[in-house]
Amino acid sequence: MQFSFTKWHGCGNDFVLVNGFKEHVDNYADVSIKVCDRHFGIGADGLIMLLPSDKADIGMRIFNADGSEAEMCGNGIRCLARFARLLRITDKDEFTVETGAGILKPRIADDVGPDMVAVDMGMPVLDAHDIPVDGMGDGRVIDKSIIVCGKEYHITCVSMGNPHAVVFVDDVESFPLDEIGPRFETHHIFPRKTNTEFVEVVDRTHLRMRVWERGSGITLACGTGACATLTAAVLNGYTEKKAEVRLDGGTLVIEWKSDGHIEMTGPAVRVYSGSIDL
Ligand code: ZDP
Repeated sequence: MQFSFTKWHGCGNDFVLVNGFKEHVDNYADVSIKVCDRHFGIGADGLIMLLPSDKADIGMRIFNADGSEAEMCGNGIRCLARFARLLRITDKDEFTVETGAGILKPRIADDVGPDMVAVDMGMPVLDAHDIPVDGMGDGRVIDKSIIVCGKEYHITCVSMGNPHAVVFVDDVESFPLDEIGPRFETHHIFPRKTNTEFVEVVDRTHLRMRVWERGSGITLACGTGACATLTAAVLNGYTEKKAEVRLDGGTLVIEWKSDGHIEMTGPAVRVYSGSIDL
């Protein structure tokens, strides 16, 4: 099977994007594992398929490096938006994308800066059952205690279509992400596993975040994770409703708007195009 792809990244969170209007790819999960491999493949954190949709202007499916499918991908949807425009699949500046987290709206934000895309990410989901988180009762999970590797942490849980646990820490740079991250991912209270963000509050409009992603491990950035982080920071009273989230690979601006929707603004950069024979 041979197909063309374009490599993109958003704040260093990198993806292989395939134009499913034209290219034929079978078994997305298997292909994702192969193309994401940084030694034997192209190298990426995930595979994103641009697909036709009968509910929205375009459709998106995202697969992690381990082949698991995620409902949504914040950095990926910005890349997908620029990709669709470049391919002239749409000429609109603002359009709709069908995702596993519902229909979301990216806007090509040339007014903000080159490469920038702003996305209406919808409303954060805060009910434990819907995230999902077990054993934390009904309603919101804000600053709740959890034991991981014999140590107590406090989590605030948010779904942006995909599940996130946000942990505020004193020193994120020295935090042993590779050791503790996977223990959160597979902790029994998360029936669909979880992405985990470790976050330092810099001031009321700045957060510093590092992520352990479900299905992909440490990545340089996580768009849905940045949205979950701002939501959690507001719920805990740490920041204003608009803040900059600094990730290992760049910065995203996140705002919890008065209509309850989260808006994420950040870059989507095309790296190169190629074709692969699997
Ligand atoms: O939910 C998951 O399994 C994530 N690993 C999906 C990818 C999220 C992403 N990093 C983002 O930017 O939201 C792409």
